[in-house]
Amino acid sequence: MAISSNMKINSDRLWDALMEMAKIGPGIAGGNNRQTLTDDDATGRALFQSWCEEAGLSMGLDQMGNMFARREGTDPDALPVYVGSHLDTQPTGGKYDGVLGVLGGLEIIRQLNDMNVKTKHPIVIVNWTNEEGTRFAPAMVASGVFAGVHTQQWAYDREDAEGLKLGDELQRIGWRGEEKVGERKMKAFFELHIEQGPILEKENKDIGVVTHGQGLNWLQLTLTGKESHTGSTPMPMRVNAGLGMAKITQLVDEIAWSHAPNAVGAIGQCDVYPNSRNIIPGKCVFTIDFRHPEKEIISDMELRLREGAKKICDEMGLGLEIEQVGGFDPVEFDKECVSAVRGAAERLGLSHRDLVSGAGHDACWINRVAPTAMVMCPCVDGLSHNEAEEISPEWAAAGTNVLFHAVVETAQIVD
Ligand code: HGY
Ligand code: MN
Ligand code: MN
Repeated sequence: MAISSNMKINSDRLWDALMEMAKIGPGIAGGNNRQTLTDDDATGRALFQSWCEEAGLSMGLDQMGNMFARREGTDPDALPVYVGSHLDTQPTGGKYDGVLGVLGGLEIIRQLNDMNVKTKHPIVIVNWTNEEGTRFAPAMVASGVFAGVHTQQWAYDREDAEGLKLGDELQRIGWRGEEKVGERKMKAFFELHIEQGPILEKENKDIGVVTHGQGLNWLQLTLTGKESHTGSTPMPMRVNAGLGMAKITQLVDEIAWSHAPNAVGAIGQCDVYPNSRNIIPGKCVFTIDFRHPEKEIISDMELRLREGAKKICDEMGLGLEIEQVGGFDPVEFDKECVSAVRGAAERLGLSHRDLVSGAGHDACWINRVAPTAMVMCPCVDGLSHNEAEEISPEWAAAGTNVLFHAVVETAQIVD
């Protein structure tokens, strides 16, 4: 049976699932704070598991807590088609970042069940642990272990701001499985995600056919100065780590602008010690996030940052340590999978354009071990990693329909 353009998901059911999941780990301004390996994450996982069981899926769980909900194919030996994303959110996250990709996968299964359509290849929905990398750096850590980029022990040893370890928290919430990580073989992996940028909405396009993902480099800087009284210490005697951080913040911005229009750079996380109103900061620890579609530019930004930060710190008498705490090279997704996404958008009569993903995604790592592609839908004002993140039900449905067609085409419908 060929895939026909009238094969569509149930958009109301998809939207209901998104709103139901959004009730777990609510934020304070209408979004979500369901951070990885918290009790809220555990609750969200349990809800997803219950929905998968209702849909007749068998659940696999690996030692990084990655969840794999499997719908059998007619050929049990055929490599499964995987589809998914992540359920963890930023502390001031939106309701759709990651969640749309997991629940979009569930909606595909629900619709195939309703239509009683079988596929040759099994289909597996994935929830990757800790995509966000906000509580435990780096981002995409569990898909990174799956793809062989990180060792499992290194991942287990990641610590949050309270000194809790990722591996211990995974055990505590009861979602550390027995399955060895990374042994699963995939025919293909598809990830649906909101764009998290302004292009699709501005160009009035329904679908982003993601051909590439830009690269990322996270550098953690520790500046060491001298704590002293903000009132009685004369200006020439100060060794102010906070001032050093401010100068380096300006340097990061200048470096990114020097590679306009595609380079981006910012400092998102910073800790000032001792963080007292009347003590000159003796230490600052902060993370720089550089990104660009070309590896050489990312390297240039890092080199100029290292040189510039050293100059600033030498002039100010500050100690400087620089550690790379995350990063991945720009990725090019699988051409055949990308064509399946583009063909689906065309078959469904949806406006679309090729796109380079500005954000990182689990697909960027899985692309190393399986043919991978992404589908993107617009988001309002391109806003994400903000509780005001918003999409329309129509955008969610369009993206999920394209995902539906690409996955089912790859999994091959059986008459
Ligand atoms: O940082 C990222 O790009 C992703 O949102 N974790
Ligand atoms: Mn995401
Ligand atoms: Mn995110």
